[in-house]
Amino acid sequence: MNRRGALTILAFLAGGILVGAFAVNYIHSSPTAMTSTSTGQASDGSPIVDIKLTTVGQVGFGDHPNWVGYLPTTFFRVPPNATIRVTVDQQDGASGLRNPYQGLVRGTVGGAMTVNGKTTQAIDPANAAHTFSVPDLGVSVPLLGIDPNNPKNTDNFVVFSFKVPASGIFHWQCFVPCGAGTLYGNGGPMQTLGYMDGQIEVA
Ligand SMILES: [Cu+2]
Repeated sequence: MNRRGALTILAFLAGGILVGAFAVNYIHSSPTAMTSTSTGQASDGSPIVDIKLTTVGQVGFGDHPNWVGYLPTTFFRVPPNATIRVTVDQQDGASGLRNPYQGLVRGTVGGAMTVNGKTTQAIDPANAAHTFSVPDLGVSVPLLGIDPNNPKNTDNFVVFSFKVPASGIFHWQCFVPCGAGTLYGNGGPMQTLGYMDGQIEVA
């Protein structure tokens, strides 16, 4: 083999190693999950786990500081068979739902949520800022956007609970096309883990 042929093969192999390393790194680069432990017991005897989240129009840091997102993270690790009690401090304006069905609360304990302390089973789909939806668990909760005409309405506090099974990893996401500036609002943060997508690991 001449020198040029050997160099070509070497370059090819090096390229292969780089591509492989990238793929392995990509697969293993999930951010660390927020591990939540039980803070009480639900009426059915299951452990209650509290998850407190804030939805903001701009996360303010990282690779995409001006992207919409759930803080502090969208990765949760929770104990088996737990009742997850989610409190969302919702600080973003409404973008509205394309599918009005998602204005309904589904799959939560009691089939309802509280918004600023009031129990309800639905909101006007046009007033949704985000949803917290776990399709594989049949859970979906619309989050009421803040009222731009009321300067005092800077946060809506939304509380709901749902049950997780004995094990599994469950994808969750927002269904409001809230990715402003992307195609139909469904790009960017809507397709990126850590912003409007996340996962719940039951372990
Ligand atoms: Cu959203």
